[in-house]
Formats: sequence, C-alpha cells, structure tokens
Amino acid sequence: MTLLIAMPGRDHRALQQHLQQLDPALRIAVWPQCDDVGEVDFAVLWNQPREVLAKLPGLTVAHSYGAGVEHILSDPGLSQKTRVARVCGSSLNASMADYLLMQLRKHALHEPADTAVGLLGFGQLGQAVAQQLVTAGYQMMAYARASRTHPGVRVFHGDRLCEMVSQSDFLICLLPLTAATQNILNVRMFAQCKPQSWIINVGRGAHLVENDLIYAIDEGPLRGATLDVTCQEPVPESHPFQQRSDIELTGHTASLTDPAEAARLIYRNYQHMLNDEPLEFCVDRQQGY
Ligand code: OXD
Repeated sequence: MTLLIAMPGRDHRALQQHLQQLDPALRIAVWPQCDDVGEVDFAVLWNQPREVLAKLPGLTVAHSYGAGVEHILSDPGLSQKTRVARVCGSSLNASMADYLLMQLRKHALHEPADTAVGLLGFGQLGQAVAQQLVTAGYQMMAYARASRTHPGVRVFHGDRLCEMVSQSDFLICLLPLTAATQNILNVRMFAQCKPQSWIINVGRGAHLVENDLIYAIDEGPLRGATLDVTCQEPVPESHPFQQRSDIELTGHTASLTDPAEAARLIYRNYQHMLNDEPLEFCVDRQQGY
C-alpha cells in the first residue's frame, strides 16, 4: 500500500512531512519516483502529468490537493472504480473570504450596506464565504441549483439567475468547472449585468470567454474585473488583459491549500479508504463536483 503524491510545480515537501508526522509508517512516494506503481492505492494530485493515472491499476482514491477536481475528472486514465475527493477546510474558506473582501473594498463604489454581491457557486466554500461577506455588511445574494435558505443571503434558483445578475454590483464566480459551467461568463450573461458592475472570477479560467469580457467592459455594462484565474496561467505579457487598468490579475493566489490542514483531511480519507468507509468531501463524478 502506497500513497502517491503527484503535483509537479507545487511544493510537495510540506504535505509529505505533515503526512509522515501523522503516520511515520505510511509509505509515501512522490511522482516520478515511484518504484512500484502497482502498490499505489491512494494518490494526491494537482495537475498531474497525463500518464500518471493510467499507470496506477490499483488506485482506489484520487484526492485533489485543491478544491477543484477537473484535473482528475478530465484525465482519461481515471478508472471507473476510483473514488475522487477534494480538499475543503476552514483555512481555504478563510483565505478566499479575505481575498474577496479585499477585492470588494478596493473596487466598491459604495459602502457595504449599499453594495449588492451576487455569488455563482453556493457549495461548501461559497456558503462559508457568503457568511463572511454578510458579517462584513454586504447585501448578499447567491444562485444555487436547488431552492434553499441561508441566513442573511437571498438565494435564487431555477430560472432566476438573470434576476440576481441584474442586481449585482459585484458578480463573483466560485463555480466548479463542469461542462455546464464552462464559458458561463459570456456576452449573454454580461448583457444582463447591472451598469458599472464588477466581475470577480475565482473559479477557473475556462468559465470566462475572455473576448466577451473585454467587449462588455469597452461597450458596457461592466466597469471592470478581477481575475484570479485565467485560461493561460500565468497570463503572457502580450495578452490584452495585461494592458488594461480595468482588469486586475491576481495570478491564482486567492486561496491556497494549507498543507497541514490538507494533510489531516487526506490522512483521514486514507483511513476511511482502509476501513471501507465513505470519504469526506467525496465528489459526485456525474455532477463533476
Ligand atoms: C483549488 C485552487 O481548486 O487552488 O483549490 O484552484
């Protein structure tokens, strides 16, 4: 039994150390140093090279090192029998809320009580963030797939997306990337936006049609945007976004996984796998989140 860490380009050492502290006997391999791929039953993944999953015939759990899982679900090497889980936790929630509060303060035209914020993506992270923005005094709205109530938040669902979008001074995208949400920030949605509103994308670059954003800022109704995520990361110097003062780029730093918190969750899920128990923050592979 081996836990494999495959997250090239990210510092795996802190995660590895925390896991090893939790269980000194745990066998950990770090891609590409993995002598016995047949022994790997649990993998922690972030933008893993395409060949990794296809080489792990005994993989029972594929665990994302972040909140997003599209890098796992879109991997053709992912077997039907492999369960997928993701990182959720209070430090991820808190840093996302801090980032959004900073952006709202920086770009707001009015006081919080007169500023309406619309949130696309009202799952675990979205609800935690919304709570912080309510506490900070913003008029909070969120769009959810199903009808639900949440203290201090006006929740819209079904065909009422436009209603929320048209009232939002800030429209925040915190959606998971799925076939249904790809390109959702497009010219049709922007046409519904409130004049002078500001877009904040902390989901994925592929949620946004980049040319549509430029058009909606130049021709209205948008005032500008903050993009933490973009199709190409980092954004090339020659990209049109780089020349604009009305588009702020923050380089995918809104909320970074805390290695200690992630290690505790990953280790609990490793134990759940060994005991044949349900995983925490297990992903519905059909829904894509
Ligand atoms: C994540 C991310 O999904 O950092 O956690 O983008």
